[in-house]
Amino acid sequence: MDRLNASRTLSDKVKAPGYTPAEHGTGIVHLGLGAFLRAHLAAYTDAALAASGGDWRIVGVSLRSTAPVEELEPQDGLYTLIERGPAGTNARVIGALSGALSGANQRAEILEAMADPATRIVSLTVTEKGYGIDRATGGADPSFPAVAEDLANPIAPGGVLGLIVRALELRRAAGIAPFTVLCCDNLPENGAFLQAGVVDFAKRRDPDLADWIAQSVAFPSTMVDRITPARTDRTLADATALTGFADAAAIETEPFTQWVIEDRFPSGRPDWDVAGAIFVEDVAPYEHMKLRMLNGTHSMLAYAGFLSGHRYVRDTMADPAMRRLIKRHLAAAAATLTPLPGIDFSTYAEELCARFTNLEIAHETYQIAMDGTQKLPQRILRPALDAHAEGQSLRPFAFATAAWMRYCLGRKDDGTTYALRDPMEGEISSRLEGLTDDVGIVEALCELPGLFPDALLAIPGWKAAVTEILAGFLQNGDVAAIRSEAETAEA
Ligand code: CS2
Repeated sequence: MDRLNASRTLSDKVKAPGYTPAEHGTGIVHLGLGAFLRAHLAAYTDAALAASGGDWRIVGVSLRSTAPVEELEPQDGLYTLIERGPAGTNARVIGALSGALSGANQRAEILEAMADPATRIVSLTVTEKGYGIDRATGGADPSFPAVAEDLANPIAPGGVLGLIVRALELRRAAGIAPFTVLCCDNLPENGAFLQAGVVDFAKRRDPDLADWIAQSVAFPSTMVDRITPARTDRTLADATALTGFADAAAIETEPFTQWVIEDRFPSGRPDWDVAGAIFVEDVAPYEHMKLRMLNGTHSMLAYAGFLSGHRYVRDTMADPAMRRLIKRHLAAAAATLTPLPGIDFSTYAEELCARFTNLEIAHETYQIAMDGTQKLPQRILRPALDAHAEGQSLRPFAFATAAWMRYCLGRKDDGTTYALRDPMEGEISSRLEGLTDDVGIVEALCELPGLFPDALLAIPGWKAAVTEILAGFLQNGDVAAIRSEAETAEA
């Protein structure tokens, strides 16, 4: 079967790019060449290129793996984006990627692309754990391997902070205006978060450079949203059926997509608004809404759902006990938010339930359960603190936390074991070794460095609630514990 590439004539079952990709230069370097880039930023850029042109194609960078380069290079960066929803399947071929590079063997080329005057934006989706920023201090974390390596060898960096700082240094030395840095990961105030890490990393090398970055580089915050499960064989088979060619880079996603961005792009940006991106002064309230309602509920349902035997998010929505807990969590998360003009949080919650119910999307609870220590703070623990400050019940947040703790034990009730897949998995397992009692487990996990805010641990009743819920899991089994929690939840 021939591979998809720029010389192919596509079948009419798929929408081709509405422009000639090769006629548009590169304006963006994106770090993190995964499914989310392909379903979100690249799709918006593709629509912007079709509507108003410009040299805004994207060089995608995979920091460690060479696999995405092997998928995309032979296809001239083209790939099929399949949208699956209740109204059917839609597919388009995206032409926004102009190249793909891997940090495994192309570090010099990556820096060259970032330092190129044509590059006006460096965007990122490297997941919460990919930055090497210490959440407690906000600075670069020298215990993070890529940070340590790049501080030791700043001329040939391979990590996020090292690459951004070195590329900015090269631009400054050459008199080239800096690029705008656009963090697209699910972190609160993600622009300010990345800015603090980058400036601190630079300070450790050259305080003058750090000052220049702090003063002249824009780091707009952004809220990104599109549920994009890991690709399966069905994705690839459907891409072939739709395009008529083999496509090793295809991905699938839901029809819904949302992007709210602070409009601070001193060197310009694509017309992402034509594809529906919303530009606002302050993105924080949107980020909180999405992180706490969508992602917070996702994490809760991932742990509780996985433990009750549900492979996919859609299966949790079909389980009456889980559905009740999902609705309870959405309402509790909404109650921690400041009102957003024009947005009704209960309508947003209903839309989320509909999205979670999408039968065409096979989004694994095990996928979402990954990296809990990186997700819990902004999704569950901060909201718990705010709920407490507002005099609201801590119970839904304590339940999500207890479900995560139960999950950290690494085995289901039927004895099957699974990998935790968390950057702190080694530390979690060694702390839990030999522990079987609820109090011991809660204590051990609450003491993980940097995870639980002191203010939360100081709330009378917090640990007791988590311990009581965990005891239910351990004594009655997961399914029974979840059912009994749901019975206490208001309908
Ligand atoms: C999910 C997100 O895996 C996870 O942690 O909660 O990837 C979620 O699907 C996206 O943020 C949706 O926009």
